[in-house]
Amino acid sequence: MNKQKGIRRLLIANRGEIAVRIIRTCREMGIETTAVYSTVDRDCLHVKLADRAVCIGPAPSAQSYLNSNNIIMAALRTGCEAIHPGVGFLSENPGFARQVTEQGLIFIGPSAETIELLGDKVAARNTAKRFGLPVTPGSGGPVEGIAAARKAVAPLGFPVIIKAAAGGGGKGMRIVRSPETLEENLALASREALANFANGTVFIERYLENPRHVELQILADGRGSVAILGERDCSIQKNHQKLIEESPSPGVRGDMREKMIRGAAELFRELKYRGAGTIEFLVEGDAFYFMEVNTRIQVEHPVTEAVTGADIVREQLLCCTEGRMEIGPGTAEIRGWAMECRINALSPGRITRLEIPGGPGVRFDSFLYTGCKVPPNYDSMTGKLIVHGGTREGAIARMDRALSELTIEGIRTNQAQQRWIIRDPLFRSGSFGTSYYGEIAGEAERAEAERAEAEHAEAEHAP
Ligand code: MV4
Repeated sequence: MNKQKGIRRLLIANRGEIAVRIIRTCREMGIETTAVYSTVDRDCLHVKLADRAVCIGPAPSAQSYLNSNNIIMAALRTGCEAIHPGVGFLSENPGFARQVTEQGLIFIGPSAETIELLGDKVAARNTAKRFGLPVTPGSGGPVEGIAAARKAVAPLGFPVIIKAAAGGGGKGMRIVRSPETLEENLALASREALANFANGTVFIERYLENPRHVELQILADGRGSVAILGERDCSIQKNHQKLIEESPSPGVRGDMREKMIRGAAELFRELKYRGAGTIEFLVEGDAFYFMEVNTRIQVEHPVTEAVTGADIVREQLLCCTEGRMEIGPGTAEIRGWAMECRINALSPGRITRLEIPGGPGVRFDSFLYTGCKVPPNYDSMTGKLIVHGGTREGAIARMDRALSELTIEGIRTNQAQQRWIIRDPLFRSGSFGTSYYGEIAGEAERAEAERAEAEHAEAEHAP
């Protein structure tokens, strides 16, 4: 008899919508799942959907979803062969990946060494450069002390941005607009980096005022085969929290895409990368610059699933447990246009009513059910509304329609703001950058606040 390929049982080291997402694919693949949960998450959907569930600690993440010892113990005790880290929490922690492997378990992700290399933004930048990817003009290496900083900014001019080498995702960055404020910002950035990442190393780049955030979705089998599943535009964000993502990007032209893909494919092939990964770029007009690589699946992966037809979680599992992918290597064919609105809780509470949109080209990935609790302890995202259409205009009309069908009662959400953005002429024009929210859609926030206020007053005055 043939040796059984793949794994039989997987532990999901996460909660919420992404844990539910992973369980769904596992069920289709015949893989049994172990969920983990904190004491406030006992009644969560991921716990109900999994085959087994283990409590790993109290509400604070540091004692539960970041408690690697308890998580690995739960995996071993329930007979799991692999651990999927999901997003956030331990998903990009090389120490966790190493610990998992040392216990004889498979980590669903690249090797600890790859996570380590790409987690160092200075090293990642230099690696990308070697593969012909353009990087933002900058110091090129760590900057130590004000003399080195002055020397680094001389050829750049102002504004510049100081970034933490161990950072990413916007944490510990400081924009410097004049030479007079360089010294204080350098000290602040370094101190912040040390406090947040236990590493005070910083580097400096020329600051782009309103770039687009564009990222390529990659899958790789760990043996040199690499698939590129198009790009996503994630420019619509607020305080580094993404709000709307779409694929393709309205800002990527034909030859820019090819250049991005060529460099990215070579980088991932050379690293013998394994699993799902994302390579982020800043785009300004016809120019693009490498930013960083994320070594995990991302929240916004469903827009890529819509335009490629791939199941990215399934591909991750195949890559990491069998060394193969189902999608062919090279550039995937892209069909139509997809868009995702993140539905965030503005307050915790219990869901008293839930109506989920349907119809053609609509998907709602969420951990909500009527009666469930949204605890205050974790990320505010409760779900994602994803639509797929033939064109960008078609996707926008579909999103507007789907948002109008979505009803969530018992908590306040950002649904009204999302509707406002989807209907905004600037959003519809497609010509926005990462400052979109701060400059324009702050309006939506104010409008929503006023509306909620009026509703509240009305309720109070009701007989
Ligand atoms: C930048 C930048 C402008 N110029 N680097 C933010 C997250 C991190 N991945 C990199 N980030 C930025 N780096 C240079 N040289 C602007 C940002 C940035 C940003 C990037 C993507 C999405 C949203 C953003 C919001 C503010 C700033």
